[in-house]
Amino acid sequence: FMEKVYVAVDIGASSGRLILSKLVDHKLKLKEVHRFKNGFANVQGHDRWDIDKLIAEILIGLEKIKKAGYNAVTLGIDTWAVDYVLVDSQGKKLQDPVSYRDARTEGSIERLTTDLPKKYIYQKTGIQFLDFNTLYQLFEEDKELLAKTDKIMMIPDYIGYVLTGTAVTEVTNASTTQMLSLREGLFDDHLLSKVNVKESQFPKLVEAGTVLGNLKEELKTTYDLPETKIITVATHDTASAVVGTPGIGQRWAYLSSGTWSLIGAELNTPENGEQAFRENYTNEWGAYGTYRFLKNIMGLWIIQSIKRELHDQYSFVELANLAEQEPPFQQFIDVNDQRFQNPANMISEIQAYCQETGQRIPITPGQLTMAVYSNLSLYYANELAILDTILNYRIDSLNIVGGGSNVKLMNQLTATIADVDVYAGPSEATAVGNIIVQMITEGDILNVYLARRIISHSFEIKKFTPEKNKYPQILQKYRDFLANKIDMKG
Ligand code: LRH
Repeated sequence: FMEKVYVAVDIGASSGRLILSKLVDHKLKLKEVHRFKNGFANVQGHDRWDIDKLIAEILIGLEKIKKAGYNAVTLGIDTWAVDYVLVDSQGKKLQDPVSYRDARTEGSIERLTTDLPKKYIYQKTGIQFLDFNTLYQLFEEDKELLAKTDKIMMIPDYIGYVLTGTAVTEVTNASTTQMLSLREGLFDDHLLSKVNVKESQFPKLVEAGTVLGNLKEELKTTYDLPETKIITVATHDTASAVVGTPGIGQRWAYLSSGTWSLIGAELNTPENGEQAFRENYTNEWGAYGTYRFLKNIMGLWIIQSIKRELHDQYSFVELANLAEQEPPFQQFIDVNDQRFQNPANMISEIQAYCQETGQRIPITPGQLTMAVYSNLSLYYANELAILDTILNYRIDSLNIVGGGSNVKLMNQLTATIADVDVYAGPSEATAVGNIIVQMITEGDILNVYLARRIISHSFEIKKFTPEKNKYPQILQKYRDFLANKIDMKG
């Protein structure tokens, strides 16, 4: 009897990890075997990812797994969305990939949509307008490089290609390009031609849950690796996170809380009508034919940046503890303001924002963290109400997953302001979803419905219930602030 082991490679904007998993007595067991830092740096005029280093870290992690006595594993890869690698006809990358936070796409939406209306693009794709979508990145791409490009590979697809020699374009992540047609399920010719790329430049589209292949033999000459079968999972980290959500509640929504906060519902049919367009909701594709109807919120990126600017003097847990000692709601901040996407200095940006809007300026690490937590919670609550109106039903529970689900303070604030039950955990939902798709592909679990029951029983999920009348009118005041209806200077 050979014990089956699954490995999730989950790489976010700030860190990557390899997580080993087994199914023991109908419960998922997880073990982190390797963790490494990720981040972009300015190279040749652009903020870029060090993709070779990320791949080397995966191989180092696999060596550790072999050393631990596992000789054969299956493995899935998920990463952040929208970014891509340009590959030449020899199969070599032309340059390190540019990060979606690079300044090159500032104003690109306006430039591209002068003669191609937003409404048209939205009706075709159902994807939210974010200036870093692949569509706008390709629009700003170096034309000479594009001419030399044989294949455009999304980040996780490129990693899979380097590891196996086989290239595919997995659909959950491909949907974030804003170039897939909702109706046809294929790249849209018109949108492709707008940015001078051809359909043949993308490897063939595949669904989440297809076998990619085995590790290339030549990698084993440099590394001591186990037999590894790679499965193309839901390669967009957020799609994996949604699969890895327990789905507790009658009418539940999810909040995948990491570098970004992705809040929304899982739908079986897309929702790209007038109201969804106006509210800039997205219909990213989920695993197994679902749609991730959601909104991007700036998320823990703000906290990650503050932590870095404080020279990593405090851990995330320490920052949360300091925040606990401060009162919430001392100032209103539109956390989704573009100015927070990649400021030179996050702390000064927040302080300048409060100064300009005539509000109390957060100074200490605790005050800064509390200001961010308070306003993220307000933003979540506001979006849940918007979701209710678009979907035309009342969401009764919010499943918070990802690293941010460990922040009890935010879970409680969100439950109270939004007046919903919050279920927090698992914090490794992305890795869990990655592994679930592998297990379904291998026939170890039947479907996502059963997988979610397994998830509910495998991890401690904490419930937070709303406190009645704790912060009267706070959400309404925040809405008025966002709509510029209240002037804090007055
Ligand atoms: C989260 C995420 C998100 C995308 C962004 C680029 O890691 O994948 O879903 O919008 O990064």
